[in-house]
Amino acid sequence: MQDQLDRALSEAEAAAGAVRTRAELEALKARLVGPNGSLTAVTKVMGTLSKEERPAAGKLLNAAKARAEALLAGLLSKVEEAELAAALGPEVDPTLPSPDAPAGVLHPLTRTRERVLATFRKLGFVVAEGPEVETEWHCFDALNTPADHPARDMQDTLYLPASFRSADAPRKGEEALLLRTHTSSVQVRTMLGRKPPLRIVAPGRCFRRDAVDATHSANFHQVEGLWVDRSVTLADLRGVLDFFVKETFGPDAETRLRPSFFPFTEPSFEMDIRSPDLGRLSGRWLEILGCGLVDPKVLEACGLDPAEWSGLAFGLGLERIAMLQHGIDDIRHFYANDLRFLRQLA
Ligand code: FA5
Repeated sequence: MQDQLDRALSEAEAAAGAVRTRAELEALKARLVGPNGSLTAVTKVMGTLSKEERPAAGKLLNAAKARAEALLAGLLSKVEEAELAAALGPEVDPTLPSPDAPAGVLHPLTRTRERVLATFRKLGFVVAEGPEVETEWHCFDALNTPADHPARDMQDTLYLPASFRSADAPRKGEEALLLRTHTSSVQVRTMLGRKPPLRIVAPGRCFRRDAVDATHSANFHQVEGLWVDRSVTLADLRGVLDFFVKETFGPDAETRLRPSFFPFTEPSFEMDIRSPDLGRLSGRWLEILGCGLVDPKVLEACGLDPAEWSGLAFGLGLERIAMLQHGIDDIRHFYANDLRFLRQLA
């Protein structure tokens, strides 16, 4: 009997090497343990044995069945592995370049922001940040913007409900909170938090209740600049902004400062540029930013002695810069996520 079992199993083990598919496995299984299988045939011999012979024969049979089961289970997992590999297709080489993977690019506004910041970094400015939800004090009071200034009106500024208040302002009592209307609030936070001399550029989102049209958005981006030192002058303002304009719009771009008014600078200007390389806007004076020398009242509100310190500040609209650079005629393109538009600028 032992010989018979060994023969049946040896045959099955020899045949196992050739099994590749589930059908071949089933055929081998049938040959071994099916109704007419070689192992089944030995089982049938049990009936012919005497009572004394049966226990030993039963042991042999059980051992043989276990060997057969292990063999079949091993084959099954081999077949399953082969099936999975076939379903997955040929092996992937992850190091090969993808033939048509669309390359993602940074949003044009992000690229303009990075270029603007890189330009000012060359002049020693470092990047600063401030919160988008701001206190009324940081956005207006500290910037010498009186309580009756139209910018503070509910019509122009998005205030948070009265239930949201902040104690984060050096004025007594709780402060109303609003979505900052400009990045000039970062001037205040910087002067309160660091000792001059300082030179910062602060990029960020701004919010206004402006009617949305081709050049206005209710949520746009500015970059603020602030330089405070012992004797900062208008010549420095001119030099810094000229350098920025030439780096951004090319060496042929001209600049001019036009007198203007901001409560937080004195004197205040708007800077225009004119360039021969701006498509259909070439040769026209175009306003690009607001600027001036920091008003002494702002320095005082931020704890700096105006007799010792002076500063220059400027604020530009990122969308405006990007629109001029790329000849974009509608600000809303930036926010529509239309791939046709984004690909053109990639
Ligand atoms: C200011 O916001 C001043 N804080 C700028 C400043 C800073 C002056 C420091 C002096 C010293 P103004 O409101 O003009 O100024 O806005 C500056 C720029 O932001 C504009 O030239 C424009 O490019 C952009 N801007 C303003 N409102 C919008 C809007 N609704 N949509 C898109 N861009 C806007």
